[in-house]
Amino acid sequence: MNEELTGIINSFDIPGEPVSFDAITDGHINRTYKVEVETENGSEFFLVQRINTFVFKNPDELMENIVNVTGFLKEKIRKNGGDENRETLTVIKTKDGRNYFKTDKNDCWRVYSFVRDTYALNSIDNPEIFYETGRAFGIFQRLLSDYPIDSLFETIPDFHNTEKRYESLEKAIKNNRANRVGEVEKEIEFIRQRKDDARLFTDLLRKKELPVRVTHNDTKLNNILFDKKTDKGICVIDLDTVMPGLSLYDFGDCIRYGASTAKEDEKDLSRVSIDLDLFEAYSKGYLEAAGQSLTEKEKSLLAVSVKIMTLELAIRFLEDYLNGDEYFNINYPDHNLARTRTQIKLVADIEKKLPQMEKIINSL
Ligand code: GN1
Ligand code: MG
Repeated sequence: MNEELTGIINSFDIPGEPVSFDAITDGHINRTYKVEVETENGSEFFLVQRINTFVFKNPDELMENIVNVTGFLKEKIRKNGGDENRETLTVIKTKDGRNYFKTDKNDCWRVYSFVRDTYALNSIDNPEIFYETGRAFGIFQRLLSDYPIDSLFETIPDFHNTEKRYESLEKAIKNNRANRVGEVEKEIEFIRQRKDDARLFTDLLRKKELPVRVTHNDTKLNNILFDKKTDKGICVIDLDTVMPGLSLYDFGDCIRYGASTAKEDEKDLSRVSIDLDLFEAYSKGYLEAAGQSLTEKEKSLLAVSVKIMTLELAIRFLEDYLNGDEYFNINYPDHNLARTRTQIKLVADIEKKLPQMEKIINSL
């Protein structure tokens, strides 16, 4: 058992000794381990995570958000007769009552209880499970609809400001820090042709035509836990980016990742497209759970939000590639380029399918 990790776990209010740990490598940002702790009542499991402070500059604010949001959710879940220990995350405090632990090297670590008898997915094999995903994120949004939005810290300012993302890509092109611009002229050209798309949401926000809500902002498929027995999506995790945002960010981003026929970093682009059955299943689940609270304007933009969010990710991956891979975890040197190309292929496919996607939304 890793000594450093044992020391970290022992500084949390956990009644027992850590006996084993497994790295969980799904996320692109934080470092995560599942830890088994031997207690008087047998084995208990915890999730131990190093917060990426290059990405999240203010861990105090970040953790305060999470403690408050999960506290708010727990109260609602209790009132609705649910299980507050399964349907949202539980933050374990340190022995001295803090929300996270800071090592002498200034690394910041936090601990959650592990939600037993659940599983997470990195890809979808049947529409039913994606319907469940839509429902789970829809319910999440609904439960937080009366959360005091002004009390939330913005953990990453302008996180889904696609217009600013576009501008900072242009800066990265100009600076060419990793000397990679020459390799990606086609990709840059593709994105530049869609400059106006990057300001669709910011323009509407300036005109106050879209409501700002409490949103998750990172609705990747693997941020839902499914119940092993019922296969229902029961717990939304990865709450680092719960912030004021648009419902369209959450909708579009989840389809981008989950309804793609290929992985986010698939190199064989012929395999990359949007699966309309999955699109329909998710939309159905999401609209059943949250549809009533959406404005007509929001509904009318659901289909196009998939394109905008996919374009945004293409911009973000490409920017990181040009900056020398300092933001997203990578597994090989041109990983961010592979991700960029996949997103671009997906944008092109979505553009072709937009009329069909609109039709599906209208039929629901
Ligand atoms: C990151 O941490 P993870 O893997 O759930 C990123 C998301 C991206 C996603 C792309 C804080 O999410 O915005 O959509 O990678 N999270 C942050 O896979 O930047
Ligand atoms: Mg995640």
